Amino acid sequence: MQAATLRVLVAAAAMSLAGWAQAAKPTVADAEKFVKDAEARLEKLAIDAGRAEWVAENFITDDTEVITAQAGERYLTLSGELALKARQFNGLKLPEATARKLKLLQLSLMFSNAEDRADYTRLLAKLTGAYGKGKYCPKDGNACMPLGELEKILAESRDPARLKEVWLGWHNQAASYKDDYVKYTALSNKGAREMGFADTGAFWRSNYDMPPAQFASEMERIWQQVKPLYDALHTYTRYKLRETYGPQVVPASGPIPAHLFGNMWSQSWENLYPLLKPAVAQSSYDLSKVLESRKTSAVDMTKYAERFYTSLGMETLPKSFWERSLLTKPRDREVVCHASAWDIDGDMDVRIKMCITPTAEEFSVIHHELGHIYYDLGYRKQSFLFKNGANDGFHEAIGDTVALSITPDYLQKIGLMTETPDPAQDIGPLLQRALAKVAFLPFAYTVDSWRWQVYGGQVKPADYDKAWWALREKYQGMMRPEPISANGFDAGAKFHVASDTPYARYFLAHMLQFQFHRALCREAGYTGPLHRCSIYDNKKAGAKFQAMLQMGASKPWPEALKAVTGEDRIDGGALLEYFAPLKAWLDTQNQQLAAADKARNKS
Ligand code: X8Z
Ligand code: ZN
Repeated sequence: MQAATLRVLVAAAAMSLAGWAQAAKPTVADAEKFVKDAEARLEKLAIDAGRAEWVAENFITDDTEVITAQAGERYLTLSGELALKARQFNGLKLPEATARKLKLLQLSLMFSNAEDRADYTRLLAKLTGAYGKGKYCPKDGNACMPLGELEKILAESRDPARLKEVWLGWHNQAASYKDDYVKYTALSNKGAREMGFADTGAFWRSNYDMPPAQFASEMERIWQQVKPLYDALHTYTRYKLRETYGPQVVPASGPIPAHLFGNMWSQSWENLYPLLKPAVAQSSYDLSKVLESRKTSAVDMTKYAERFYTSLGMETLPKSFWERSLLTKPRDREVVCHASAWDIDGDMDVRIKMCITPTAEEFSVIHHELGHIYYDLGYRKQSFLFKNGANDGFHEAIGDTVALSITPDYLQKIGLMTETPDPAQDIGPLLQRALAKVAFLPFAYTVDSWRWQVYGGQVKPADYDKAWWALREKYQGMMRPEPISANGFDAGAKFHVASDTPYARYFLAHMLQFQFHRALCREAGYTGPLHRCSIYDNKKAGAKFQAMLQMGASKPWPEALKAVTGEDRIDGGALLEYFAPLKAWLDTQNQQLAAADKARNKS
């Protein structure tokens, strides 16, 4: 019934456009004028919406939620209207840039019903706020804990009961906004279908300069390529977790309980490093300890990152960045603490919002965030529709590429490491990096595999958790610490689900950053193993990178990739090359651990 109504609406819109086309066939000049006007109007509303959103996420209140929803609605009204109008130029032979802009304009949701549109933006603002305010309130009456505190316990505690309590506490709170999410996704699908997409998942998969089905198979191809490395890491981690927690907690085979990986979503296992580090590792070096003991401030953390970018020849951050960014968690109000980078005016008003703590993990995250900022600054001379990443995976990959250059040698150079790194002992740092990067891959794949099923209608709300855990078991080899609860919403305990931010971008970014790293190291004349390369202070590599940043979204992404790497597809080869020494080491360890296990079982 609903779908039929929608088909009628879309057909009606197409007919009126066809009628218009008959009346006066649009010309190239019409198209160019249309695009120019569209960009000017969209830019203005985008700036308004950005400011409203900034305030809403920095001060979560009922009023700021309404204000941001309204600004979002105004933007969506215009972008939907322009997306439909842009269709009149389809098929017209146009200059490349104009044709590309018209294509980008059509990547929008479209609501012919104003009430639906208002509900859609209202629910999105509400969901983002609900996640930001989320807390676990223990039944014993102890103080409620925000996510940051829960994450710290997961990172540091080795008490499985405490880990489980905290894990469940956070996951269970997400059920409170499940109903809103269900309503929201239904509306989103409605908007996607009105624009001619099969559903919102298909709309998301249409953002990569290739047909949506091809994008899905590319993701699967890459996952299969990197899976053997993940499997080796998972096997090794199981042995070590069994040594720590015992066979009652960690089974010898099958999925491992998800609360034991040192992270709320088990997406990074970096915090397990002390349990997993090679026995031979002579170094007890710990960047978190150094940062904490020196009481490194949030501003200092950010300055370290800025210095990396300026060492590549990039500009210093504008004064307003330091004045307007939020770098520490305020004590007196609710904010969305999930780290983010903001390009407020398409020019120099760039900011980050992050509740920085002095840990090694956050040291990487701050480099990640500044990657977004330097991309924003790099493409600021482009016109509005091209002020974006070549695709969203590129945006996520810039800062991570830079952070791959945070090597022991680099840390020593900037005075954050006092020992002299021993290259014969570098399996330790490489394992540490794999715990962040390789462990992440199946999680990243899971998040949008789940959402594609939700948006595609294959998974109904009653089965959200069933489907979520089927995927987490299949890809990550993990299970829920307790059976799923009726009407639970574990996926909603992840920021990007609650705030409806697509996630495939991070999967792509984890391939791209190794491709960029390899290419930039070559550009710098480096010929050794990839994991020891740092492009710090190399202006030649920096210039190559910056040239790509400046392109923004003006060209299809394979061209941007080619400009830096010479490759034209996203691929796991560079990641595998980077971790090759670790893969060999893991295989040996796993063989030895299996043999020891066997011997123990016999005796
Ligand atoms: O959300 C982020 C960034 C902001 S774009 C901090 N990341 C993903 C996550 O935290 O889940 C970075 C890696 C994955
Ligand atoms: Zn990011």
